[in-house]
Amino acid sequence: MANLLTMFFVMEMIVVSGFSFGASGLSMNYYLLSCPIAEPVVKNTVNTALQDDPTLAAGLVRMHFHDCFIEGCDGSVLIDSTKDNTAEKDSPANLSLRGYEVIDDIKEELEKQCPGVVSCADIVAMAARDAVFFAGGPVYDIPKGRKDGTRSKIEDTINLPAPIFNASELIKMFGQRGFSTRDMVALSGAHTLGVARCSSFKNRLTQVDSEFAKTLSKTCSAGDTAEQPFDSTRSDFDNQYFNALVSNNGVLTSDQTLYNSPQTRNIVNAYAMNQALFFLDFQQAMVKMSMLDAKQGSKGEVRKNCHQIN
Ligand code: HEM
Ligand SMILES: *[C@@H]1O[C@H](CO)[C@@H](O)[C@H](O)[C@H]1NC(C)=O
Ligand SMILES: CC(=O)N[C@H]1CO[C@H](CO)[C@@H](O)[C@@H]1O
Repeated sequence: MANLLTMFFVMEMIVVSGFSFGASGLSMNYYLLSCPIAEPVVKNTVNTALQDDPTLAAGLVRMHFHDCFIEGCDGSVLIDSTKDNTAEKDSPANLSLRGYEVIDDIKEELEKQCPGVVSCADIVAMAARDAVFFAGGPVYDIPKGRKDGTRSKIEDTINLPAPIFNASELIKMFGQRGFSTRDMVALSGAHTLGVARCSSFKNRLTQVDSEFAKTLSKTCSAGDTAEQPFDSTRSDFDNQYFNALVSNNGVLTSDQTLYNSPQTRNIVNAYAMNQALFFLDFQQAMVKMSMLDAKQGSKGEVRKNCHQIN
């Protein structure tokens, strides 16, 4: 009931303010007049890329997360290192980030159609949204109008959660950015897509008592970069990830802790039993994440090339 009321209130707010998001300055129809082709270009390019390689959905969703958690959603994750600056990209925490070429394709097309209008940060946010949809997840819209940032430093990646975090540490880190415990668990559900490398979970192999530890050990026998899917359906956006946690088959410490900890177990159980509930909470949390410290106006720029500041 409370949720329903909140929803009505939010909808009311959107209508009254002409689809703008409070003080954030972002809006749903930001490119309606300046670049109406922006949304279809993103959608078509993501669709084509995923038809070639369905595993790229995971890459695009993770890229948006890393972008937003470091310095806000400002495209900083895309910037290349230069001789004077080591960028976020070259942090070990960026291990195996993928999908840069999809963003480049979109940007190239949009620079032809409407030069200097669509920010790289918005492209990453829209691409993640469309990747979720094409992988079978919920359809939702996000506000646009983010500007690109001009800072990308390797040392800022310390602001990403670590795979060895326990539930308390995850709740704390996400809480510092305004996310509830429930938001955090829903967002972790993005691990319904993709894989982790052995180097991200080899700390768990010492738990030899668990049957699943043997599976992980087997994966790791192929080396540090060997891949373990988070759930049984790595390219489908569904609630199998939560079922895996309930079965004690969480890949990262930060995954399994969500079921093991009394602070989050009920939420995991609810999502494992009710995919629609997970989808609803996930899309709300993604909209929230997509607005993290969004820069507007003169606080940022629209990069011509997503790899470097103008
Ligand atoms: C809760 C804290 C989180 C931690 C500790 C964490 C950590 C990780 C790690 C270590 C990997 C594997 C990297 C590798 O070994 O190659 C990974 C993969 C991934 N993460 Fe997270 N993550 C978290 C939350 C999120 C969120 C909020 C999202 C998006 C909304 C996300 C999306 C993904 C995706 C889609 C993959 C698979 C990437 C691929 O297959 O290419 N993660 N994450
Ligand atoms: C979680 O990790 C923190 C930091 O390492 C530690 O202080 C805390 O006791 C841990 N909590 C639990 C429940 O294990
Ligand atoms: C895609 C990308 O740029 N990945 C980089 C992540 O960081 C490592 C260093 O830890 C680089 O070698 C990768 O190129």
